Amino acid sequence: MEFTLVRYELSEHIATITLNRPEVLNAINEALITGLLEAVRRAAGDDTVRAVVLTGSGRGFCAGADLAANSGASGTAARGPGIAGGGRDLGAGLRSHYHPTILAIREMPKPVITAVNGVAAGAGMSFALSGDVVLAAQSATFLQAFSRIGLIPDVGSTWFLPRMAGDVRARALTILADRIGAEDALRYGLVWKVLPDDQLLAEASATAARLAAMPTRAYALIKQALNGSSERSLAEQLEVEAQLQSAAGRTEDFVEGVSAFLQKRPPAFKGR
Ligand code: T3D
Repeated sequence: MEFTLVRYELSEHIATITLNRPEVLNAINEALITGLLEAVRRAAGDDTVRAVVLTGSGRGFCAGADLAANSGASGTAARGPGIAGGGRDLGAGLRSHYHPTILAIREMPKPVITAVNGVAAGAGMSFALSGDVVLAAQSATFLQAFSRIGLIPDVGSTWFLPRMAGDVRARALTILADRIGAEDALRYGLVWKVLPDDQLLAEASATAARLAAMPTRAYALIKQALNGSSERSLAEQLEVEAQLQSAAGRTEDFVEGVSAFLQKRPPAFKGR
């Protein structure tokens, strides 16, 4: 399937979503964010999809909002999300386009691997951090570009960064707005693994294939348990775990997992 600026490929239960506007490092205009939201929703709603990879084409992952959109420079119509020119209500574009997209990724009832192939800046960094497993190419870079142009971090960066990197790093990253490399991102807890550039996609696909053979429903429940856990008390979280464990205990995959263990054979999970 082709959205205008987003490629969607489905193979072996893995949906690979590729931001495809390489000439501007996959900067986000209305067509791209609309395509991304449609692609993410398609993957979420398709029961045959059991893992998702999100990456970028060319040398960038995503350079954030298109700074030329609505300025006439990119030929984009002056509607929807767009950042050029003062006087626009940027919050409206965030609510209408970006928020449903980042929430759809986080709430996706299957694992999402973000394969950060190059620079992830502004909202692009937020999307990079939204993965359940964040893999970065050695040459990838991360930039909280917002304050450089007089904005504040958005699309979840002020939520992700303190939780992933801690308050000291969240403040320095957003306020200094220094571009950091993949190894620093790894050290700060923003990514799971750094890989040689030419191995990133192979590793992302192999990880997705591994996850696609696992009990998908359990992953959905794990994500539900983790999303919002930092807002709950221990007692509340214990109750959430109990409720979700009741659901996990009713899945066919749980029965299969235990049977396979007792029979000393590999499990054949169906994602149900
Ligand atoms: O409603 C809303 O939309 C609000 C939402 C806001 C969320 C945000 O994301 S705000 C932050 C927006 N992003 C930025 O401020 C980043 C701007 N880009 C950069 O700082 C640099 O391009 C990078 C650090 C990302 C990469 O630098 P470098 O040297 O590797 O590449 P480059 O040469 O700067 O960029 C390559 C091309 O992509 C270049 O075009 P050209 O000269 O070859 O024709 C450049 O203009 C274009 N490009 C890069 N980022 C953007 C962009 N074009 C439009 N918008 C961009 N964000």
